[in-house]
Amino acid sequence: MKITERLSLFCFACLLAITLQAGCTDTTNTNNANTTANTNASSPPASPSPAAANLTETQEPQRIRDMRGARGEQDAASPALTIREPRENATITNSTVNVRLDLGGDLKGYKPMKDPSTGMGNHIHVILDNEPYEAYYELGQPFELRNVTAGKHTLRVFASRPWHESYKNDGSFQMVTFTVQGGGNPNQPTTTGSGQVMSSNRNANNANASANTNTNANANASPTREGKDMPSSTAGDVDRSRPLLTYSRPKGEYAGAEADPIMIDFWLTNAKLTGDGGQYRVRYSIDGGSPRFIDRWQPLWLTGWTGGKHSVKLELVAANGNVVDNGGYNSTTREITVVK
Ligand SMILES: [Cu+2]
Repeated sequence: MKITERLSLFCFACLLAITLQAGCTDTTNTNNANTTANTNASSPPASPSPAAANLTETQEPQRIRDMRGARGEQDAASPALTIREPRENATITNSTVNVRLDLGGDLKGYKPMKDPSTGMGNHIHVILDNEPYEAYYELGQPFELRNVTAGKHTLRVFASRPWHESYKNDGSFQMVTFTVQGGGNPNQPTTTGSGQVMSSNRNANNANASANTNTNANANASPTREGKDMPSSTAGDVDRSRPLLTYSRPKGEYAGAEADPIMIDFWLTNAKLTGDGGQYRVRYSIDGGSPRFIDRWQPLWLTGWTGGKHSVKLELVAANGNVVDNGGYNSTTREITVVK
């Protein structure tokens, strides 16, 4: 162990040195920018390309600290969710799957609700299969997963703060497996109750058919219900007794103050990280860059993002460095967009 630690430290030092050198080189180039630009005038300008190597870990930003402070004791709440619907192993003969949750536990004032003025608030992250999460604010109404395709699915939910950092206490996270018979049009994206498209289906090959189905779906949906049209997806073969990494953030588009730094956050089930006394590590890689590790289960803030699209890969790895197999869910890559 000691040797491994030393090696890790040594490697980290090497990386740091290389990064610093790269930084110096960049600066030198910048100083010669005029000359370089003129010389290369004929080549097309580089598109905003990801600069993963320049990302560094940083502290939680002050605006988040301020929000946390203003929340009072609810930040230390232990929300406990129960999935009322769908029930474990339920078979649902409808492409719209209602999600109903009960919220209990030591809430200390924690309550999911969207503030109309800011559009923010405590909410629940709802994940069908291994798709990006959806935010669920008003637990009094079911959240509709629309156009869910036939087959086996998993549903994961966990409590979140307004800035999307999850509550990591026991009971915050719940998961069920259910089966849809019949199901939605595999060519149509799954949508939420607000009609917001979660993600486009792959192989959408008939725009007219999709448009017609969308109209029907909207007509049938109560406008007050939250929900989403779901992409065509099925469950991984998840063993709930095995280690499971649930990807949560980052997701979607980041602009303004939210674009830097950006938080990486995830949920861990049956897995303790090395820094927390366990044997697992979370490995992440941005834009296919060299992997780095997260050894404590807490949000990680990264600064230095450039404008454009970036890929974020999160993996749960065992002591041997291999990704822990669990239905394919322990290695997830998402694309995000940074607007600068
Ligand atoms: Cu969120």
